[in-house]
Amino acid sequence: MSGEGAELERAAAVLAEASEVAIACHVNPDADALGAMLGLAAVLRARGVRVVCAVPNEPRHLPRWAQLLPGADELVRVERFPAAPAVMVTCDCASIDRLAALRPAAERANELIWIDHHRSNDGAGTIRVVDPAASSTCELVVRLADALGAELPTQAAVCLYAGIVTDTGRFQYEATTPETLRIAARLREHPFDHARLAQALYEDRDRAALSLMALALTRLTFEPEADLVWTYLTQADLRKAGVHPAETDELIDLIRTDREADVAAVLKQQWDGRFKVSMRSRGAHDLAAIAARFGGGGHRLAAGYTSAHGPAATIEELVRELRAAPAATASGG
Ligand SMILES: [Mn+2]
Repeated sequence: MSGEGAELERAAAVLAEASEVAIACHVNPDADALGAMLGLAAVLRARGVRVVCAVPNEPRHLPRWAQLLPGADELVRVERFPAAPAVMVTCDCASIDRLAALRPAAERANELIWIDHHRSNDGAGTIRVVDPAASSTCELVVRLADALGAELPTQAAVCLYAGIVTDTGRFQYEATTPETLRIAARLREHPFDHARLAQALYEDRDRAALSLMALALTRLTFEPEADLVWTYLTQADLRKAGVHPAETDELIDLIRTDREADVAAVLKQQWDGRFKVSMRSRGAHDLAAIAARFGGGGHRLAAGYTSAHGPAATIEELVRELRAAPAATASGG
């Protein structure tokens, strides 16, 4: 993206001068969001910068793999986050509302460095390090550290590697470039147990969560006119199984393997009763555009939104949009 290089230099200049930096990531952080935040924090701390990091969730619930990311135990609660930071950085946020309880701090920040790779992005931030072609926000953090001329401490390497591995689907998605692999290789030069990290990220499932995914598979439905396969889980399902919603995040990766459908969707009911819709495409649909029509966002081939309707009405609406959507072009990411 043109201009991203200049913004990268501006961000590096601001961070080079800062004595204190506040960093936030989006609610319900994935490994890219949390990894980018903690990775940048480790880079800045190694340079003597005072860093405060927070996740906007209240109450804070972090997935089990988060304990393998250095710095995760030093997150502060939202109320301890600076109310009007001189320099604030956000990681992996497609829009300012993804900051939830930390949004007021971002709005009052003097300098707001916005690091993100989502295609749908609402333009927040005084400095925008936004590259929709980047594999991950963690890759952008490595570019930023390089622009700073900063060393990557091992603590940072672990966090950034976790984000790159997960956001590239273990180096399989189209945004995985030779540069992504070179950056990952650089991170792997550091002494950390990448195999154990991968197990924590991908092979750490609760048996109740597996059973819940089995239930979701029995509800699998194909909508041929929309090239869509989908399923759903309700709050009652989650409660009955005693499973946290995040434990079923990989359900989408299971149903997207259906060879007959271009689009896969999982509807998961939230605490407030609404359904979170996660979508993936094999390449024939621009899901960022579809999600934006429902007030959501994401990437071309992976996007989501929240629906106030039940599963049937949500899918009816989605089928209508998918059928009306023009075929996606193969460019971009
Ligand atoms: Mn990401």
